[in-house]
Amino acid sequence: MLKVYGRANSINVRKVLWMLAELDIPYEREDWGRGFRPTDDPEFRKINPVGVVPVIDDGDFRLRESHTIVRYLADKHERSDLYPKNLRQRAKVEAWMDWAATELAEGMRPVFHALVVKNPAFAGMVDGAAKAWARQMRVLEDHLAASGPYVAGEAFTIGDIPVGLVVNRWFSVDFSKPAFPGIALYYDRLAERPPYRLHGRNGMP
Ligand SMILES: N[C@@H](CCC(=O)N[C@@H](CS)C(=O)NCC(=O)O)C(=O)O
Repeated sequence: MLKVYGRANSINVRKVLWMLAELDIPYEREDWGRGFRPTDDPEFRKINPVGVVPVIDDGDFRLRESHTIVRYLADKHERSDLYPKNLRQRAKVEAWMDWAATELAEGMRPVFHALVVKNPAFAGMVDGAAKAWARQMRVLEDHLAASGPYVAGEAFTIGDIPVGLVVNRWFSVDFSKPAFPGIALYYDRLAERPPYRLHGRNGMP
């Protein structure tokens, strides 16, 4: 059975769990990371020398990096509806995934660590980070209005997985933020999917 290493409240582990639920694949999961066994444990460093979750074992094949795992699973299970084969459509999906992990996450991370994890190292960063996060959310708001209803257009794809998890965090963390009505509709649209209700909009920020 496929094995997932990583705590189920990690945004990056949740991407993989959401994908596995989309594919309806059974798996076992071992808790590693904040609040559980630490990822700098020598035992975990053998699993992933980078020291982060998630990691999967698909039989004798071990793989790290949440987006790579999501793409691997989509291709392995021939879900071209979720991860198009067409080069240009595929590249658009990947661009949204990359953006979600870089520019979009950049503002989110300090807000989350200051207000939810309550890590004092981020305490003074909330205002600036919230503004940076809102600037990127504005990009998503405008994009959905012009080319939605999903990030890659008409249909749900794996591009919506990392974006959908950041959107869940946006609405779940309590801080002063502008209203984005198009993203609020997108949030509800994603919640029509049981896998998102299970691992995305599930009450956890
Ligand atoms: N680029 C990596 C980033 C993974 C990452 O940052 N994971 C965090 C949790 S979201 C982690 O392992 N933190 C250490 C911990 O939980 O102790 C990926 O997408 O898989």
